Amino acid sequence: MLRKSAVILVSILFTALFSTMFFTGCEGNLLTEPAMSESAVLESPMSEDPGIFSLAKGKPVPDTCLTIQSGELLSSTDEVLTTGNDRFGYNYQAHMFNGRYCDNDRVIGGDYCDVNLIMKWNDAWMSNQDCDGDNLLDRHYGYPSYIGSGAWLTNHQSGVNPDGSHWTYFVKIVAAPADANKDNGNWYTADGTEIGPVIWGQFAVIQRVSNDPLFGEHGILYKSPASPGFGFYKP
Ligand SMILES: [Ca+2]
Ligand SMILES: [Ca+2]
Repeated sequence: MLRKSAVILVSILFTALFSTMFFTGCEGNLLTEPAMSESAVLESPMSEDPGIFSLAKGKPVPDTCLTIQSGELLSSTDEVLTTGNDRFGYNYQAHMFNGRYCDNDRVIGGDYCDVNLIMKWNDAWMSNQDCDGDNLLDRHYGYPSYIGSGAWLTNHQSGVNPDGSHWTYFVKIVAAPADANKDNGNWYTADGTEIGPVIWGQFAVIQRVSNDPLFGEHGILYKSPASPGFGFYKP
């Protein structure tokens, strides 16, 4: 079961990639949490170009968000981001990672290189633009933290067991709603319905699915009583 707990760490690693992070130092593993941004206040960029005003018939069109195509966006490791898959397996433009587990930390190689990983996330988790001016892809843009942002992330993993059998594992994670309550390791809705186990403080696991002949796992391991669907957690 070590592998299954390690699976969860994938997206933890993922969260460490871009913005300033703080390490919680939990048992010496790679547990990090998304940093609480102090500068996530929405700006209201105004165009200097009067032509934009007339074209838009009133409101100026905000034009201050940098895209990956600009060549000005950076990873936390100071590499210029490009569209398409990078050598690690990230495609930030498409909000996904498709590669080896061990490469998701943007360092080639490491543990679990024999595990295939696909991660997907939405704009609130990590945008493919920088609208707050730090040259990093935005997280929970428009919200002071992930709480209530509607951010979500999925991990699909697969591999081959020592006995040759194939296994797959899937997990869905959402940011806790603004009115949710945390109690005894779980997030709960305002009316007291269980959302799911707390992960990284601001998030909840809402679904886990495993198919693994070696462990005798066939199907759903956990399904959020509140809802396993992302729509339920929209802002
Ligand atoms: Ca690595
Ligand atoms: Ca940014």
